[in-house]
Amino acid sequence: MSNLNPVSAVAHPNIALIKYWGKRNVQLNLPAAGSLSLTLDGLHTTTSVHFDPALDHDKIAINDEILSGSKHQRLSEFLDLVRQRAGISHRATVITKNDFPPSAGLASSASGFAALALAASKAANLDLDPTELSILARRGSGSAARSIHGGWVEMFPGKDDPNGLDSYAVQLHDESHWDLNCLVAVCAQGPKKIGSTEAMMSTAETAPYYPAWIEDVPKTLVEAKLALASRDFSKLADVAEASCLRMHACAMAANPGILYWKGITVDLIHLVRQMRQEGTPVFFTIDAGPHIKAFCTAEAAPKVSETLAAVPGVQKILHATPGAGARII
Ligand code: 2P0
Repeated sequence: MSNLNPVSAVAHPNIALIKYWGKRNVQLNLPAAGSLSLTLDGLHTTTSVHFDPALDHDKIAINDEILSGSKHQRLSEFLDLVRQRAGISHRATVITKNDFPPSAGLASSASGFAALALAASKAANLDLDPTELSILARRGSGSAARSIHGGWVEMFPGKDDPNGLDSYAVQLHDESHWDLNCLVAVCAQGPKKIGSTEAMMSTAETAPYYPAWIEDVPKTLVEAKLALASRDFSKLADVAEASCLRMHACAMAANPGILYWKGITVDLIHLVRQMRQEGTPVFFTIDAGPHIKAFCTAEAAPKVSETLAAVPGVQKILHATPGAGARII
């Protein structure tokens, strides 16, 4: 066995404008429909991996917390995919740090598994291309497949390959295509009540609207891609808000209903729509939590940030711009 050196990689979170909500295969983590996202600069996950013959188990730390139990198992099983592919059995030391708050409604699993896929594969002396990396990252977390790439990204659900090798993300436009900014209005602290994996499963099993939601996504995705290619803000705003509201409507229709919003979430929806009606180019999206992510032009960002920050209950505003894909550092 050749020397296995430590490798570090960095990746950014991404926010979906056309939402991923539902799996067609849980074991391979295959999404039931496509999605479209923007990778965000200014927020980083940095991960270093060292496969070390001296270890008898994986040692994994995230933000200085040594993992155990199910969290450890999830990452260790992910490392098994890399070990199998590389034909190695060494255990690894994994050290991960996020520079954004864990409860800010930014899925750290997206940047986390993107950085881990890249660092671990390189540390195992594998040389995967971006598509292979995206497929690998997807096994950790569906949204992580998108964070391999910078800029505007489309995720393919795949269809025919029994091993899911046709389900990966591609870059549609790089980060210089359109300087939209994303302002995250952090509305509440504390971990979410129901994780997105469990919530997706429950939605698929119990929400009567689920088939209609999945059937609608391809059409919405085409509309979003056209709006994005022509930088048509108003069309992108309409289709992104529709995707977000349909995803949440479907989750609310589960049994028991899944409701991530707080009162302030609804207040901010109205505020963003009012700003847009009054001429400010801004729209909202919401993930599996109460926070509002406001997308706006770079020129409008200071005003949008100030307006959202002034709402009682908004704890802070994170400001992100289009970012690059996962890379070795
Ligand atoms: C998205 N979300 O498209 C959607 C919108 C949350 C709301 O992808 O089960 O952590 O690990 O594949 O990627 C969050 O789900 O789920 C997510 P798994 P993931 O960004």
